[in-house]
Amino acid sequence: MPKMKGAELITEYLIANDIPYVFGICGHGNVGMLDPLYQARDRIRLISPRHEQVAAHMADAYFRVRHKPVATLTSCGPGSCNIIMPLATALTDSSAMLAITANVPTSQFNRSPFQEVNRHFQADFVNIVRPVVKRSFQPTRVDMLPLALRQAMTTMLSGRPGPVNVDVPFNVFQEEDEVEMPPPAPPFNTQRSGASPEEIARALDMLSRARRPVLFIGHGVTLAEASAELTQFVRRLGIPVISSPNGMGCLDMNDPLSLGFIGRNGAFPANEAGRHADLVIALGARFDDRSASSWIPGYSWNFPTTKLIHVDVDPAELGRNYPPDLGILADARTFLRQILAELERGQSGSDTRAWLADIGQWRATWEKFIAPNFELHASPIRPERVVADCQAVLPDDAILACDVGVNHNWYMQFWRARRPQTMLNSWGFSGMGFGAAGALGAKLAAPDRPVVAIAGDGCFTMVPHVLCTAVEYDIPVVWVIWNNFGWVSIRDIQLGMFGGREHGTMFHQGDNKKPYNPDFAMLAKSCGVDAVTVTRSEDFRGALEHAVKSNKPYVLDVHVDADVRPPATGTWELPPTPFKEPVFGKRFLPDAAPAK
Ligand SMILES: Cc1ncc(C[n+]2csc(CCOP(=O)(O)OP(=O)(O)O)c2C)c(N)n1
Ligand SMILES: [Mg+2]
Repeated sequence: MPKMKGAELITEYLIANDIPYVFGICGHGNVGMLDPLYQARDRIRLISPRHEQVAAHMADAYFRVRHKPVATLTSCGPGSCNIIMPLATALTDSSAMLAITANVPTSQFNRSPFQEVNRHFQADFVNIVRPVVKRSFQPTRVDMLPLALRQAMTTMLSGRPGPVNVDVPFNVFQEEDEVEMPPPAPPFNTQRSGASPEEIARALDMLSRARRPVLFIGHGVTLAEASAELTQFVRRLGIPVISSPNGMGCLDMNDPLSLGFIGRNGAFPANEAGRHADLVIALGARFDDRSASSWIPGYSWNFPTTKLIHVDVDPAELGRNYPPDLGILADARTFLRQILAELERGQSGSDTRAWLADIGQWRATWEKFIAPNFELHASPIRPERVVADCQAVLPDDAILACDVGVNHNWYMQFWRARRPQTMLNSWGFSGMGFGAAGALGAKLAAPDRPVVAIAGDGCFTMVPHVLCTAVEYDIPVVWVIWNNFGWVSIRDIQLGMFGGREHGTMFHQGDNKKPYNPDFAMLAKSCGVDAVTVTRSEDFRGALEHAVKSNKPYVLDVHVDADVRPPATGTWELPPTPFKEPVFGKRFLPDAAPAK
């Protein structure tokens, strides 16, 4: 057996698993990893951003675009604590990364050496990170590494993907042992679960009886790479599709069967279809509060009056919020292929023409309501206008890395993703900085396609050093800073719940509350990034076109009207505080649905 340092084994194992990048930041704890990475620099590239949070968001976004994992590398103590939030962001959205963290030397465990967390247990990063990863491993000798690495990689990519941690004490990077390189883990999506023949038969039977069927797709469909099968299935049976943000683009959102997103910030036809449906097939989607109008019947859904078939790879998601009439533990693509095979054998669905006609009317009502605002010119700019101009300028394969806030609500409501993996959203955790930082990882995953981050002024100022990384490594991302001079999503909640008072939710300078923000264009230029400030809607489209064409890191500081709010078409509640806002559309409660 070859004699190797632990850090060499880790490096070679990453390479053997086709991992092209390590995103990470040095520290005394992980310096031992830097030298093997230097030796292998032609086969694996170290990118070192200015904050660990950025490294982990980059890894997360890289996986979402490419469905291939990369690794992060952080040092002991504070450096690794900085990735807790992005790990939670990745975990809640089922995105994978191998988070290699460093720890203190095993010989110093429990002596409180520099940067050891040990109040309850020695070198206790494992318990810090535990809730935000699928699994954490802490090999304490080099001969433990082969098993830990193989299990970590396999866990990360199997079933429902997610981040996995390997916590490596300083000496384990450095020490040598005779170790065998473990076999690579099965690549993502090579092992898939499927439905039983009985489940497929029952699903088809329920479909054939349904008059108003709807498909609700989530990230599980994207992760399963089931876009082609999904499209074939819904076109064949004429079933409309509602999408959660991370499912967007699996069905081209210009397809007449695509209804968009559901819930408070969804599209009216989606909520109408959801609450009037007699059968919902949820595929890799999980009915979180934001896509279920906080589970209040009649806004988005009407379970249990509506029948539910729920298909997911994770048993914990089947029936978490709505007990399904038929729960199927299966990969979305396998399930669709199984259903399509039965349809080939002559099985049929039901006649959905009347249902699609109803939906057509809801769509027409909605479009009449929203259309005028997409055309309006104003300064500051109308939010719809920014979305519309992005849509007009960006090619279908461009990747939008969305950050968090009211700006994101507008994109959820109106963005039309044309292809899977082109709209990245921090959905489950809403980690601010995900879009602004993730865009760098997305661009490395798809170097030939435009990558545009949509980031609020608040989100951007959480990670402004992304500009340094873009320059240092020449990563040509365009940042559209949606500048409304505040944490406006939260301001709107505050205004709605607390008598119209604003406190701590806008950016002000001085006693007279003058709106404040840095001059983002100057900030960018000081980092060596081209930039322009856009205050009039007439100028945005051209500026974006220019930025995308320039193929350089670019910042557009876009001043957007903070006082235009996205229309609510469902609801969202934070019990027990009432939050009343006008809803476009009517709550619908079928007789049998339990009223709240
Ligand atoms: C790290 C983190 N901190 C706080 C929050 C709570 N939060 C959600 S949206 C938001 C404001 C976002 O402000 P901005 O980026 O300017 O977007 P806007 O709503 O103004 O469009 C805040 C503070 C969060 N989701 N993540
Ligand atoms: Mg803002």
